[in-house]
Amino acid sequence: TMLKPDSVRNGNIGAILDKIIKSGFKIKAMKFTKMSNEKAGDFYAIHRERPFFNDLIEYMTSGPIVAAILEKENAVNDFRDLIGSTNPEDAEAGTIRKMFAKSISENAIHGGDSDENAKIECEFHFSSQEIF
Ligand code: 3AN
Repeated sequence: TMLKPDSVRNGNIGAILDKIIKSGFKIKAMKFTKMSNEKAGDFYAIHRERPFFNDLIEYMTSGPIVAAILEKENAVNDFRDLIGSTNPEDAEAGTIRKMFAKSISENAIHGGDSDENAKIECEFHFSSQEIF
């Protein structure tokens, strides 16, 4: 996961992590960091041709983030349920995006969309010595 720059700026790191932990996810790795333009571009390479790409990169590099690796049975699906829809307007009550996100472009938190991508994203942010 990544707690995005708006979550850091708005003082929501603690509340969001509390919800994640209380929902049964175990933290395997965590860091406070800021993505470079190049790293953010690589991370979101799949969206490179989309009209919102430049805004997405500007936003994701606008301040620090919290990156973490989370573990749970059925983690990808359960985490997507916990964070809610990409657009917070469509997100269910009680989800992290409903509670903490302002808009589809500043939507508080990232979650991997498959086991395969989650593994790639873990290796993107963390070396093997940083995973416990
Ligand atoms: P999710 O983060 O829910 O998996 P993706 O992977 O489709 O959503 O999109 C990645 C990020 O790109 C989103 N978290 C959001 O910040 C941004 N994004 C996606 N769709 C839009 C859109 N239509 N307009 C603006 N930003 C978008």
